[in-house]
Amino acid sequence: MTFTSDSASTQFSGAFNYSTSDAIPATITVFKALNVDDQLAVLWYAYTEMGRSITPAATGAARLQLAEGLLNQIQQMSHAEQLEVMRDLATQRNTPVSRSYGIFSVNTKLAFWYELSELMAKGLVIPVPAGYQLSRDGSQVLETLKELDFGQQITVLRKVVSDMGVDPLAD
Ligand code: 45D
Repeated sequence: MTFTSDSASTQFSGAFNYSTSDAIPATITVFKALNVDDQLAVLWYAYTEMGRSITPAATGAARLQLAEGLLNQIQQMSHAEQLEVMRDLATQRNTPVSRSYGIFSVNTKLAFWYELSELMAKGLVIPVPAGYQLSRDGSQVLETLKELDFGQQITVLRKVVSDMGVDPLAD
């Protein structure tokens, strides 16, 4: 199944109907309460589950172009630095990378994380350790996320990644 930007935004309006889906705000709340490592791990597992429904065409070459400089920078870092950068984004630590990320649009932020996952799958970015154990809350968020439909999953992910990084224009 493939999704264009248009069909995805049609799905967003459906997903915003919270009365039929309290799972969305609940999932976001529990996700944000996770420790940073579990947040990163849940995102990674979500990607491995959703990978088939996200197409590079849907994420848009233009959006990735905006993120390309940052993605290139991260590829040149050591594994330890790559992990640190991702933890900094998730914890909103104020760093040059977090500020570069902060000016992306929400879709570019999603495309950035998607591309990071692709780089992980290619072995160019540090992998999640094979034996990594999610906390109980982490597993619960992941299970809930898996049960949502694609549009609802995107709604959760948009909220989560849009809050990451640091907006350099906010004070
Ligand atoms: O533009 O040692 C649409 C820890 C169309 C543990 C779309 C770890 C419009 C300790 C389809 C809507 C686990 C922390 C876009 C190590 C449009 C430890 C959608 C490592 C863009 C090493 C796009 C953890 C979508 C690591 C849906 C390395 C994009 C974790 C979805 C890394 C993207 C996690 C997703 C990463 C990306 C997760 C879900 C990179 C997830 C990325």
